[in-house]
Amino acid sequence: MKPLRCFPTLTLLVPMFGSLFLADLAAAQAPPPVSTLPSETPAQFTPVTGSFDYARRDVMIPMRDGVKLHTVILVPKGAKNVPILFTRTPYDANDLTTRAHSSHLGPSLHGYDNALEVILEGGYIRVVQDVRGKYGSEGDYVMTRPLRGPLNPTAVDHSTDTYDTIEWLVKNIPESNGKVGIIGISYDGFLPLMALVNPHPALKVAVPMNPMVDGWMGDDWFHYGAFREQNMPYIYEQEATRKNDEHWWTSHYDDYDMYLQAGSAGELGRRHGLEQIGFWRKILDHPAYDAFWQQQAMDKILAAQPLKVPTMLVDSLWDQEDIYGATAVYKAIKPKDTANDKVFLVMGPWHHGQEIDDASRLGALKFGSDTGLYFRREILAPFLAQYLKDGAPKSDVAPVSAFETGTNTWRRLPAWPAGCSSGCTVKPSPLYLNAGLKLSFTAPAGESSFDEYVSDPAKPVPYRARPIQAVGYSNGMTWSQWLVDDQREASGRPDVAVFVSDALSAPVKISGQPIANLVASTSGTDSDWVVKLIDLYSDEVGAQPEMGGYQLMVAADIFRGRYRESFETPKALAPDKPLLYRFALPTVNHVFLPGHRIMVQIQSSWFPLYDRNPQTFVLNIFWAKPGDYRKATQRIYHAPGQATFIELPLVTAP
Ligand code: PG9
Repeated sequence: MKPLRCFPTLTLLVPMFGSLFLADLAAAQAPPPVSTLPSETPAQFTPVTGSFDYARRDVMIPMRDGVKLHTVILVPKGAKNVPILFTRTPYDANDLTTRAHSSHLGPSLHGYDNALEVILEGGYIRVVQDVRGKYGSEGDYVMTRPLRGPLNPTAVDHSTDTYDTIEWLVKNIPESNGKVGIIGISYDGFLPLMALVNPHPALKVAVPMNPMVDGWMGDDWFHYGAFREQNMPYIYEQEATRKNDEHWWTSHYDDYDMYLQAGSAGELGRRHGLEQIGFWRKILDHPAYDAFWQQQAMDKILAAQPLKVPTMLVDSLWDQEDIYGATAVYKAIKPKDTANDKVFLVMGPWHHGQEIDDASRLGALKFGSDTGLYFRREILAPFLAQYLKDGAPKSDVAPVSAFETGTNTWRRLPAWPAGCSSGCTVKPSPLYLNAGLKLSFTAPAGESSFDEYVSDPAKPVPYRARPIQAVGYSNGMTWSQWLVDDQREASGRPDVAVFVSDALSAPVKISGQPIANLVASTSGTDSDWVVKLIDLYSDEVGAQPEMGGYQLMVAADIFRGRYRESFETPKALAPDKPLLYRFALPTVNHVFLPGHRIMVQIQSSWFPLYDRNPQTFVLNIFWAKPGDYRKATQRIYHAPGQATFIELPLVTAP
């Protein structure tokens, strides 16, 4: 409370009331008596926590450059010779460790609490640290700070910060057994990957879940060059201030309207003052896959590192943020795991991070059991224990634990993609687009033919039903479910080409990455191509009526045409010329059931998650002008020598 002040305006009354009152007024102007009401807040309050089942230590750990990082250490009462489970985060270590102000450790943890319920029962010391430049930590913040080298001239990066912290932890936590595991999701999942670069010897295991790996190829910022503009508010809030207390403002209830009205992403950023923010300036300067993106892609970095620490990569099959990363790292590092004992993969039917939550359903999909709980109890807990707990038995975790969607079954596999536990083959099998909007395993024959639609940037195809919410996870937000949204609305639009197979008489199982082999032309000089592989449910589904005729995307992605020949050097497209666009879709492990049909949808916008392609070649799409956005006629070819197909990773039983 501020001290009370006398009112100086009283002096204005003097001429009106004459000298009689001067003495009284002089008294009124004298300084007020010194306050004798002491503050009720103590100079220093010490919480009494003796009854707690854990001790909390807030420490500032010095790094090699003198910068101190804020670190919360939670030690279960009576702990002796227990391992450390470590998470580094840009999202506030205090928040992650004080969900409820509870005397019990479990309820105090936030975000990771579900993941940790089974782990904490077994007793770990929990350590959560703010990365440099965020929340309680000192130092400069740089978005997913690249490794020391051409992109980072300093002496420090996340690998050195992890090393220095582990060095401190094992020396300064007397209750620990000197073994550390690092775990995290998304940004916090990218950080365990960084820990694998020159790892500290006490780092015994790493669990990167849904890690951000390559921001241009298929994770948070771009997909094959198409910019994910609904992430602009994230950049704004994450970098405007150390503690994320500046909030992005909106101008419309429906994000579709807001992004459309602004024109280009560059213009929307300009209106928000986003150019003050370092990472946004870097995004604007690097729309193509140049050295800036290539040199910080974690799959490429880790492919060049010795494999020292057992690592479990966790992938969500419907990860709406980082669907690329986990399997890309698996592909990059698995070939070095010649003894098949260091690199593990888990793949679940989840949205981004759902493995630490209730995962018995996702949107309209029901899995028949809590797949998140299964992962935590049967896979994660024994895996961590094996490497971290003194005397723990070797776990029985398979090299690959993959949930098969469609049949809703966990599979134990020797490798990825393997198809089944032994004897299966995974054979790339083209599923062709044919005349009459048909899909079949038979190649098109006869005359050259195509189907066409008009793509109008003034009316881009919404990526989900409008009004479109912002990206977020607070109550009532459904962002996390969008990849399993029913695609029925899109299939009825004149600017979406739709091809369907006959109803299947036997199951069709695919494991791996389908590859789009699209032969298409545009009347413009640049174009986006969205290819969606869809499981079209039977017309009626007795067990769950709302799934009748449901159009479930099992793999889909967007490709920016200008990068057809080179991701690094964009080039204008020759108008009206059939050209090949070949790109991999995200990883799937799915069975199309008998009675279902396979559908492919092709369109040229996915708005406003992805910025609009003006369809006229311009140097930098961030700065496309209103006049650059033009309608274009798009043709999808299905003819001999011009066959469009999806190469399915088809599993054949032994
Ligand atoms: N997908 C988020 C992110 C990761 C890395 C950089 C920026 C954003 C996240 O959930 O942390």
